Amino acid sequence: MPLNNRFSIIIPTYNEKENLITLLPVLKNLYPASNIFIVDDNSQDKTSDFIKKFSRKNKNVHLLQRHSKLGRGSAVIDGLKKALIIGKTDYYLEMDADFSHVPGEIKRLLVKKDPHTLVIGSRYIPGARTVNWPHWRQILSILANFYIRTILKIPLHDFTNGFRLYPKYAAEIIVMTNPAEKGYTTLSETAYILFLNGFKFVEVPTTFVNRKLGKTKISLKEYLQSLTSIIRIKQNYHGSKML
Ligand SMILES: Nc1nc2c(ncn2[C@@H]2O[C@H](COP(=O)(O)OP(=O)(O)OP(=O)(O)O)[C@@H](O)[C@H]2O)c(=O)[nH]1
Ligand SMILES: [Mg+2]
Repeated sequence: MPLNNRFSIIIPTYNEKENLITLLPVLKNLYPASNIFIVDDNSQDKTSDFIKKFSRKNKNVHLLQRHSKLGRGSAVIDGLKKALIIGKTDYYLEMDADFSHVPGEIKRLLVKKDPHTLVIGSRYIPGARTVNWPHWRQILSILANFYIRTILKIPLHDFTNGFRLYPKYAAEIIVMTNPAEKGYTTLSETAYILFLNGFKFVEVPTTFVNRKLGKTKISLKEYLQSLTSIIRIKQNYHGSKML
């Protein structure tokens, strides 16, 4: 099936220069018509200097520089805001910078694109794989997803993988709603917002590869705090039918 590859890609970054040096050329090569928005939180490794240099020769690559580490989720929301204005595409993809999301598998999400559907790259449906991820992280992730599914009552297998394709209307609704969560739990909040707005969800199997370069940004403390955030999300929107 021919794909319309004009879509926007939003990548939150914090100290990911080593990964971006390879990721950006790969994405440009695979999806030459896409707009790429990197939202960097003043990384000490000077990620932003590299992006500025790269974007001089690649007009479809944009940098959104924030002054400090403000969280993965809010970086994506700020990226969506900018992409909606500058990118003006019908679809918006979010992904990590560390090659945990395989660039070639973006195509799997694109084939499911639909104006009323959130397409989610999932690690927990048949056909999906995780590579080199420590067992303890996999167990924590599976438990967290079970917990989120139970609280939010959305029949999804993977809430916490930031590999998603949003149709334009979904991106607009998320930006207008302005999620309260700023870190990794923004993914659960945006899923809930779209669920309450009547969007459909499709999960496609993807391969999650543990990062080879750079360090993780999530701490165990943040992980545990995110459990209470899910209850807060449920309470905040409780009873609101947004349709
Ligand atoms: N702009 C911005 N990006 C962030 C922030 N926290 C994490 N990121 C980015 O979000 C993506 C996911 O973060 P990771 O540290 O890879 O989190 P993870 O995938 O759960 O953990 P590992 O893959 O094990 O490192 C990466 O591209 C990070 O650079 C943040 O506060 N601000
Ligand atoms: Mg990662």
